[in-house]
Amino acid sequence: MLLNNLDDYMKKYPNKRPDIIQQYGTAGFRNKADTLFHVTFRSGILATLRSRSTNGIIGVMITASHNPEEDNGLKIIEPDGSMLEQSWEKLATKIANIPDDNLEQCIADMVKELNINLKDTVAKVYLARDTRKSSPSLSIALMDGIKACHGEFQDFGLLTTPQLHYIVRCANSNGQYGEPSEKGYYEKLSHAFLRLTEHSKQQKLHLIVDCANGVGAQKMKLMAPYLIEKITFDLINIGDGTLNLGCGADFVKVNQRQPDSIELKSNQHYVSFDGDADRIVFYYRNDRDGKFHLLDGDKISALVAKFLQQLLNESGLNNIEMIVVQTAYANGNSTKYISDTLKLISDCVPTGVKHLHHRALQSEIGIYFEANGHGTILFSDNVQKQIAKCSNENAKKLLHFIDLVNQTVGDAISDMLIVEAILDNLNLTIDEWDSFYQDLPNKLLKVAVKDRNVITTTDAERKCVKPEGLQMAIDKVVAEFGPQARSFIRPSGTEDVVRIYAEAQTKEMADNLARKVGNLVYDFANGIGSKF
Ligand code: 16G
Ligand code: ZN
Repeated sequence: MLLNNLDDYMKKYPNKRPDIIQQYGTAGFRNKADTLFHVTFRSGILATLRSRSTNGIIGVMITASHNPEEDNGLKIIEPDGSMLEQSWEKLATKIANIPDDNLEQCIADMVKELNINLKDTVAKVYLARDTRKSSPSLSIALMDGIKACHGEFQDFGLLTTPQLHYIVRCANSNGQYGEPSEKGYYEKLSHAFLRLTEHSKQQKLHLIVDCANGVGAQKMKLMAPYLIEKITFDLINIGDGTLNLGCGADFVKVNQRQPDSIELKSNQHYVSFDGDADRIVFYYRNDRDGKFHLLDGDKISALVAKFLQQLLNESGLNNIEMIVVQTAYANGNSTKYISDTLKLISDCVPTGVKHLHHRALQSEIGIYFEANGHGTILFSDNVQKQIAKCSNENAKKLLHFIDLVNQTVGDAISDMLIVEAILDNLNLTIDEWDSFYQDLPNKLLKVAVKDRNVITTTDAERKCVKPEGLQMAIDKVVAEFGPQARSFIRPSGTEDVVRIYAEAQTKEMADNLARKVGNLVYDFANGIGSKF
């Protein structure tokens, strides 16, 4: 029998909302939690089949990241810790939407088409969840799906998304990447951080961490004791308020201000995680202007690139190829800093972590960050071997640095320690880091249109292809705002809107440019663009 007790399970997990199309998008399934039970049950089946087809352990994380508390979602993790293979994203969408009565046939067809061996393979799925109220009951639906498909599972309970990615990779590499447990994660990262900072002049470091009222709070409480000899933390938004509301990385980045509950003090580093702790931004109060200053994913990229370049040079390894991967949202001045000051190659890819990760993998060292604070650094096996062969102090530092990085996916805890270790090593204040370059003033807008899919783009989303004439109209408007102005539009992958980004020499110009481009989008998308 292909599936166990399917009739009983279908009674438990019927598709109550066939009118809602559930799409496995840029970051997995995401929707109102109460619409996701059948999707989660079916994803348990899918993950089990993926495990058989790869002959590896698959991960499933239950989370909706920076979205509101009443949402939830699923992210499926490949055996190497990366995000679900693209061809399987389509299968996930198909299984999620098939009518109840056709589910068994759909799965039987899939098994046949993909030639999945059900007899001689063992399927294993690791699952974990964030702190949302709906997450425990969705976990049960997921485990039922795995059981229905004769799979084995291990439930890790509460974890951050990157912790589950890490554990899945460790388990599939037979422990080579690390011990496949939460404790193993804390030990590896804290050991690397303490070794990397042991020779620095600064005494103790201190950080205020906004945990977005999410899972990061509980995990930081567990991590902190391992690091206490070098760094201490004040944890705020630890679950006393609503998840991602008025706090968290997305709030801080979008509103360009600190969380509602914080009053910024001088000489103090602040960070905000998102709800599942895979994104991070830094900020501080600059005493010269008394204002909030944000250090986003682009600034983190610039800092990492500068540090690695210096270490590689000092280790005599300057022939290693290193690239910085960004998206169109990267601030123009960050791209300029990377190419003109650091003289490094930068590349631009479409929005979504999987695109950045994929491009970074093609280089010997690939640094990737989205401006919104999601990113990591990838080192090829060859580079790691080359570094391990050098015996100088800088090469040893590089090895500790590599151990501090979660190479599976962006990780707020790991990225936080990376930044603090680099500042400590380079003896830089946060203000000095901030001064690497000055962000061009920018503005993000969203426009609701009848159908966002009428907008199509090319050139890593920097040029609009359809509706015809819209790009020409945008170019014309941009030209009115001087040589530093830039603007692009793209349909959102997670919301029913078109996003507009604009940057220009002054804040007022950026705001005006965004507004004008927004009007163009509205008119063209609603079919009245020809008047321009
Ligand atoms: C998802 C992506 C994030 C991207 C965002 C864009 C992952 C894990 N997350 O959250 O990288 O920046 O979508 O959202 O890939 P948008 O398409 O609505 O602008
Ligand atoms: Zn997230």
